[in-house]
Amino acid sequence: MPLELYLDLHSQPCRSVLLFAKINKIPFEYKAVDLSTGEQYGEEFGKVSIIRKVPVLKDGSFILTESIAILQYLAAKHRTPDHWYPADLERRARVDEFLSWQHTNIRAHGSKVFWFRDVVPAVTGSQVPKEKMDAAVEELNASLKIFEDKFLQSRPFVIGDKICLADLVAIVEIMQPVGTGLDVFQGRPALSAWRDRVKKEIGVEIFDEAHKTIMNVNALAQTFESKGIPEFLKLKLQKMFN
Ligand SMILES: N[C@@H](CCC(=O)N[C@@H](CS)C(=O)NCC(=O)O)C(=O)O
Repeated sequence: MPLELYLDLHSQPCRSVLLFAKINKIPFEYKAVDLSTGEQYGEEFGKVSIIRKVPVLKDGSFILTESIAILQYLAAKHRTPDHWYPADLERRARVDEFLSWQHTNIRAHGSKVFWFRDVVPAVTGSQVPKEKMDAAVEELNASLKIFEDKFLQSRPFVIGDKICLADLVAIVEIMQPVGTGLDVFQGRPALSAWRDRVKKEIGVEIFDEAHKTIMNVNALAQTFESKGIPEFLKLKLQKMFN
């Protein structure tokens, strides 16, 4: 039975898993889960994961959630080139350091900006108050600065001359606010040059293909117009603003 990956390309961790599998030519079956209609809360997906989030990997009877664990599993199982997740203790620890940091920093802040600039207006028809939006963008800017000053410094990639899992996870997260029309690369030449190197290593075509959904700024609003707004999203927004 082929490896199955449950994905929705609105999701940054899904894009990292998809790209990693494609770059390393790992064969898999793409199982689409439509988050915008709440498919993750349906009965079928509940049989795959009670966490009800994507990505999910299913390898025979083995089911794995959490993108970082999935990337590490794929790297080990398919013996991908060492630079992705080096065997050397210190180099691996550097990759792990970023992978641990990103959850509550670049991912949390980029996601918040995405929700504020894209999801909230698409669901409610109104903009997030300016002071909340400015604060969210400030948090994102602070994370991007740490990414540049600590994790990247003057190196071509996070751990040196070659791309690793940290670069892959970083780029998909950073593209999330970019998809809302906020060009975070403007005024950041080092970050832009890194983005270009990462895109080249991944392959511009597969990178752009994976980001097509997120770069279509009006897509969510159009989906909600045609299919309605799922209940879980209304509840999430209530929690976010109360
Ligand atoms: N830490 C998890 C995060 C997974 C996650 O939050 N997935 C989101 C999309 S980015 C999701 O499926 N959300 C559905 C929901 O919360 O209803 C990972 O890295 O895989």
